Amino acid sequence: SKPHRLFTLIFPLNPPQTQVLLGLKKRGFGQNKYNGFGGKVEPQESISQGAIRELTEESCLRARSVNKRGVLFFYFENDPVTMEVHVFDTVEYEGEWEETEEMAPKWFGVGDMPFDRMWKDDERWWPMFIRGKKFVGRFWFLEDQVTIVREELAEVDSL
Ligand code: 6U4
Ligand code: NA
Ligand code: NA
Repeated sequence: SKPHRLFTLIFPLNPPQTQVLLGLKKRGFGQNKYNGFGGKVEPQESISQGAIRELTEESCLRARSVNKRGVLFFYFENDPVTMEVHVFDTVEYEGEWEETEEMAPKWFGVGDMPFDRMWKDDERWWPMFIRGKKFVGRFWFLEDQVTIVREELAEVDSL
C-alpha cells in the first residue's frame, strides 16, 4: 500500500456543546484556514496523546480527556503520501486559550461554521460530528487542495 502519515485534529467544545474553538492557522499546511488543532503524531506517543499535545502547543488548552470521533484519509493529486487524520473532541480541558505561533483561536457556533475559510471536506463530515456520530471518510483532492474529485463518507458505530 501507499505510504501514509498519521495526524490528529481536535475540537474543544464548550458545554452544552453549542460552541467550538477553531484556530486560524498562521503558517504551514492549511495556512489562513480555520481548523481544529492538531498535527503529526510523533513516534513515541499514542494518537490521543498526540492530539492532547498539539492542542496545548497550538491553543494552550490542556485536555483532561478526549473522545475519538472520526478518521479521515486525504489523497492529493501528485502526492504519494496519504494523510490519515484522527479526529477528536474534548469537553474536559483546563486553562485559558491563547494565540500561539501557529494558531489564532476563536469560538464559533457549531451551526455557524466558517466553511468558506475551512478545508472543503469539513462541511461534508461536520453534520455527523455535531450530531454525535462517528465517521470514516476518504477525500481525493486535486493539487489545488480545494477541488474534491471523489469522496467516500460513512457513519460508523465504533472506531
Ligand atoms: P509542524 O509545523 O511540522 O509542527 P504539525 O503541527 O505537526 O506541523 P500540521 O499542522 O501540518 O502538522 O498538520 C496538519 C493539520 O491539518 C492536522 O491537524 C490535520 C489537518 N488537516 C490536513 N488536511 C485536512 C483536511 N483536508 N481537512 C481538515 N483538516 C486537515 O479538516
Ligand atoms: Na499543526
Ligand atoms: Na507537530
